[in-house]
Amino acid sequence: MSDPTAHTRATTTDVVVVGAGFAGMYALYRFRQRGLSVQVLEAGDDVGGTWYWNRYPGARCDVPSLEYSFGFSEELEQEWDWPEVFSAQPDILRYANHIADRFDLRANIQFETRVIAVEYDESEKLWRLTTDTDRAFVGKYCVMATGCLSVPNKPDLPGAASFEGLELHTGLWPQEPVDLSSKRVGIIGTGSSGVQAIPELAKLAAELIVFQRTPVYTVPANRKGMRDAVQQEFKDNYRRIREMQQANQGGVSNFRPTLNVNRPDVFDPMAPKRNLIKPLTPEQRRTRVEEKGLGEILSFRDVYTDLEANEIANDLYRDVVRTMVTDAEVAERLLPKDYGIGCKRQVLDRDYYATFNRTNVALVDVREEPIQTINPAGIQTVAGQYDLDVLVYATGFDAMTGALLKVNITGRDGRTLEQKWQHGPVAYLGLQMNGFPNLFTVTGPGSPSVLCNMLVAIEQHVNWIGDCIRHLEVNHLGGIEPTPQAELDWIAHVNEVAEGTMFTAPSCNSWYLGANIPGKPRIFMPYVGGYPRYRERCEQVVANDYEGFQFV
Ligand code: NA7
Repeated sequence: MSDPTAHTRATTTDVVVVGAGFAGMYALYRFRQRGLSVQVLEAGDDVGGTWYWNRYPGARCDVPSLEYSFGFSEELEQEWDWPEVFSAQPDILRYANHIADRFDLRANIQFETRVIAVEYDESEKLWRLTTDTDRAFVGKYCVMATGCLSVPNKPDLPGAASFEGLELHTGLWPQEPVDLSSKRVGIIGTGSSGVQAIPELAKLAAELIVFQRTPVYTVPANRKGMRDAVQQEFKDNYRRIREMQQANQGGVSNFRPTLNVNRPDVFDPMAPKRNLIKPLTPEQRRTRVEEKGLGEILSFRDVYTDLEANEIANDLYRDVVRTMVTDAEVAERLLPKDYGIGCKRQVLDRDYYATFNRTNVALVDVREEPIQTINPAGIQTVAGQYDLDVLVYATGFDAMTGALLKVNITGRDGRTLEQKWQHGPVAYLGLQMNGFPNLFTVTGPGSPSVLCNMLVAIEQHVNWIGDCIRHLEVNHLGGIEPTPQAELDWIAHVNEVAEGTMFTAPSCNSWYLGANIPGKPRIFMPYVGGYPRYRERCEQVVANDYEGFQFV
């Protein structure tokens, strides 16, 4: 419980970091190396962030693991082995734990400590953090490493609390295995989490009923095991690979081992133009997909910028899926029809469509057959009752801003972040907000974040913040915050580069736009201009004596 006297017994460090996912862990490592005292606060009982909470069956990263790994330590790069090209959640969590052990991070992490308020003490120029324990924390600098997808979204469905079976959320999956054998399981949601979980739940449960609102474009993931020779070739070339990542729009090197086996088939919407769908004949398009698989549709560059090309690709996609699902009615319901490829984050799957050919799986389209209520026995739609033992919410997250708004941040003059962001997130470079001096966000809104290899984005942000704090300390500058004009100019630029892309098409409703949360302002939150352009801008800002920032 929160204790009102806790601030009198507060622990003080130079920096308080909120969150012990990859961002918080690296921040701790880097800031300590910079000679700062650091305290990390983490709600969970161990490290890992996203990979700690998302333990649902089928959870897996959509970036190849040799790329989705830290580059700050050559020893770490050399000693760690990945068992698969695209790792499953348990392996990524093992990697996070290895980093915590290897760099002795746990000594400065306070687990099972949820931050409930972060308040600027103007007279002392300090940040005061209240937690749900009897301890409080104070830092000259506060770094929010709270993740982009860390506040689970559970829709407000009538009667939800009355359900008497087991209720689960993919983003809050229990640590202990859940026995689903002989259970009738319902799942709401068919985004990345749902698409990953559905084939696995279908194998584990007696029956699985999928409640789908919006059908998804999903393509088969690369499911190869790691070959030793490939892993070694990455290790031998890691310095070059990290440079290639820095030059790539999505922070992925796309390094091809000379053996050319287990080629990581990365979907990279920012990649330079390679090939176009429009100039091909229908037969040529079909042949390409038949030869190379459904994912080939994503490799055509015009699909992301030209509405006509996008429509061609969407039609082709639907034609192929119709051949994969045996029940024609089910197939029709699974086809996305009212938005295009490239609007949402691309989903990768393992046997998603084949799962609907199983006899123990049923599909309910909640647009045709809306959910009326959840009751003690299950879900009641307009067409009938579905009795369930287990109800899984795969309903996503309050993305990008959710975790920052949830902790009640109050800046100068008692102004809250909620007030500042009432019409959408306003920040400079996704790093800082005017009115919140010395408070930094890692991969905040307005930075490439979720459109980039997250570990590359984290390293760049944490390095920038660490260097900035050092600059403040060495030059005895009290604090830093962006000017109001710099924030507005940056937001205008973020919007400008997103305009005209499939991400912001009028038909598009994605969590990138906040469209999955009722009442959330519709703003495209990540920076779509590409990681290298963004990184160069951050470097330029520093070279120009922190252009757009003011020292306070
Ligand atoms: P997403 O991609 O936001 O998907 C959530 C799913 O839940 C999506 O199909 C939603 O349908 C559905 N949903 C949400 N609310 C409801 C209600 N009220 N009724 C029915 N269906 C609902 O979240 P994920 O966790 O799958 O993935 C998030 C990211 O995590 C992913 O992109 C990766 O980067 C990792 P909707 O589309 O809103 O109609």
